[in-house]
Formats: sequence, C-alpha cells, structure tokens
Amino acid sequence: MAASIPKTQKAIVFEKSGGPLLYKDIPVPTPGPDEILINVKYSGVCHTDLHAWKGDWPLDTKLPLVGGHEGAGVVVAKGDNVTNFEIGDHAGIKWLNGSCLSCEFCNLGFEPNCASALLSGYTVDGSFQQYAIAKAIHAASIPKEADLAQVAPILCAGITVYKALKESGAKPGQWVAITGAGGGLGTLCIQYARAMGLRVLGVDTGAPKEALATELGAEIFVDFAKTPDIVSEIIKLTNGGPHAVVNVAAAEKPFSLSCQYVRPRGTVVAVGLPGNAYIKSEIFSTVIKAITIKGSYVGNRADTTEAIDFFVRGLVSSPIKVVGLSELPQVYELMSKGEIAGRYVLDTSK
Ligand code: 8ID
Ligand code: ZN
Repeated sequence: MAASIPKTQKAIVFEKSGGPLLYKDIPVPTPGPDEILINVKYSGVCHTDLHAWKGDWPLDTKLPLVGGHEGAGVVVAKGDNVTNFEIGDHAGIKWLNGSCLSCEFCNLGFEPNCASALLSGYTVDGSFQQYAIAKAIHAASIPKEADLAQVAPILCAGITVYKALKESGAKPGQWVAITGAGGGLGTLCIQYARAMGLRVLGVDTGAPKEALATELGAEIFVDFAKTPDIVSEIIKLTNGGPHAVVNVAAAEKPFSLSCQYVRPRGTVVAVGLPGNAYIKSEIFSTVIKAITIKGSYVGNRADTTEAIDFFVRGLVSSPIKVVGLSELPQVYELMSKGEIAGRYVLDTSK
C-alpha cells in the first residue's frame, strides 16, 4: 500500500547565492501530468551543488533553491500521463530533470544539449529535500536490488564518468589518466575505466585519496602537490603518455597540463567545471601530436540505464560516507577544502 504523503517536509534551501543554507520545513510539491513525486531517501552531494550554491557559473540558478541532483528514492505519486513508473517503484533524480524530446539534440539522443533542459538543483528544485519532482521520462529507473544510499552517486557522478570514458575513445588495454581521481567523480571513473578494460593513472593529492584510488583500481597514483614535473613524470610512467585523459578535477590547471602529457593522437576530455577557467593548449604540439580536446556533459537516458547496470552487476562500488541532510553545510566546507575522498551521501530522514 502506498504510504501517505505529508503536506510539509524537511529541505535545505538557500535564498541567495552563498547565503545561509536553511534546514527547514517547506511544502511537498504536487506532480504535474508528466511527472512523478519521489520520496528521496538519500542524495549524493556533487561538487556541482557547491558551484550552484556559490554562484560560480555563468548561468543563473532558480532562487530560492533546493539543490541536489543525485537523489534515490521511492515513487509515491504520479501524473495521469505517466506510464513508465508505478507507485512503489524505485527512481532517481538526476541532473537532467527534463528536456523537450523534440529538438535536433533530443532527437539524436543528445538530451543534455537541449536548450529547454530542466536541471535538478539548479533551474528546478532538486534532491536536498524529502519529496522531489522529476519528469517521468527522464527519471532514472532503479532496480529494487540496488541499495538506495549506494546507488545515489551513480545518478550524476556515475553516469557522467561512464559517458566521458565512452567519449574518450580509449580502448581496452590503453592508459587513461584521471585528474581529480580521489573525489566523487574520480573514484567512480577509476572503477568504470577498469570495468571497461582500461589501465588507470590517477592524479590527485594526499594519502587518503591515494589509498582509496589505489584500492579502487588505479595502477599508478601521481600526487600533484608532490610531483615537480607532472608532465614528464606521466609521460614516463605511461610509456609515452596516456591514450586519453578524463579531467574531473574542480580546478583549472590540470586541464592544460593534460594537453601536454596526452599521447599523440590521444583525447583530452573536459568534465570538471571550475568557474571562469580556460583550457590552454599550445597550437604547434596540438597539431603535430594530432590530439583531440572535447567536452562531455552528463549522459542521456541510455547512458543512465547502462551506468546503473554496471553498478547493479557489482562492477563498480560506491565509496560513500552517509550523514544527515541537515549536515550539508559541513559537507560543503570539507568539499571546498578538497578534503573529501569519495562521496558524501545525505540521509534525508536526519
Ligand atoms: O557533466 C559534467 N561535465 C559534470 C557532471 C558532474 C560534475 C561535471 N561535474 C563537475 C563538478 O561541477 C566539479 O567541477 O566535475 C567536477 C568534480 O566534481 P566532484 O567529483 O563532485 O568534485 P570533488 O569530489 O570535490 O572532487 C574534485 C577533485 O579534484 C581534485 C580535488 O583534490 C578533488 O579530489 N583536484 C583539484 I580541486 N585540483 C587538482 C589538480 N590540480 C585536483 N586533482 C588533480 N590535479
Ligand atoms: Zn553532479
């Protein structure tokens, strides 16, 4: 039997960029005809949520805003037009909350590039609340056997790195370097890469991140704070440079460095989104080495299903720490200082 839906719920709300993160009661929203209402049990905290709160990016957020876009929970209500979910199903809020499904980009499966895309925890309220709305056609379907706390980070971090690895074109047996390897996206990227048959070199800093990255499958770890010449070191360690680099670091510098150490004919993928930052690659070597530099932005519905399938099959695990929803400000503080190895997940009941 479906649980009764309360009128109000706990959420974390901010009213202006960088303003107080208020843990308070707000109304439970009602789903429209093409929407589902998800009782969010757990939500991952992505660095994107921190950018959204700080107002780092050249794109305004909705205000006031409930952030969050890695929400895993149970469908408790649905609109009349929804046919792909039933009450009681497990479902996920992801970054791409909705898109038009009829433009050039949606038609080709490039839904993240839709000009009318709705973004959870950015242009619409997200998963840092107990009850969140998603467009049914875009919501992630989560198999019942998946643990809801552990599957949460797959809904952004997992999908994003899985897609970026596909976009990198790296083939089994080849080297992929991952910058930001010890963070939320990075620790999942290591595992997807391994599951896809790639050899992983992780770049990040500090003993806890080194230990975690190595445990999860990085063959080599390069500590950027302790390595004077990262470029020549990485070229030496990978016998000519990695065939691909997936940059998930939340900082500018590693992007340009990766253009220097990537192997000739290799691909540099930009995924991390440090604000007001640029990738610089010297033209002569870009041409002579015939390298590719490209961006990769979350994933489409098919990527979502595939990324969740890797998780359900046990090919990737979630390196998470679970704390209460009310503790989001402390999580942001640790994240700002670069002190999180893996991912924090919020339990919305606390
Ligand atoms: O679709 C997308 N493109 C997408 C999706 C989701 C997230 C992009 N992102 C972006 C986020 O907005 C953020 O900018 O990816 C970036 C990483 O998100 P995250 O993994 O959630 O952040 P984190 O857990 O804080 O990890 C970042 C890691 O980068 C390392 C830090 O030590 C941390 O472990 N790092 C930094 I900061 N500087 C570095 C450097 N110079 C570095 N690693 C290597 N070299
Ligand atoms: Zn994210």
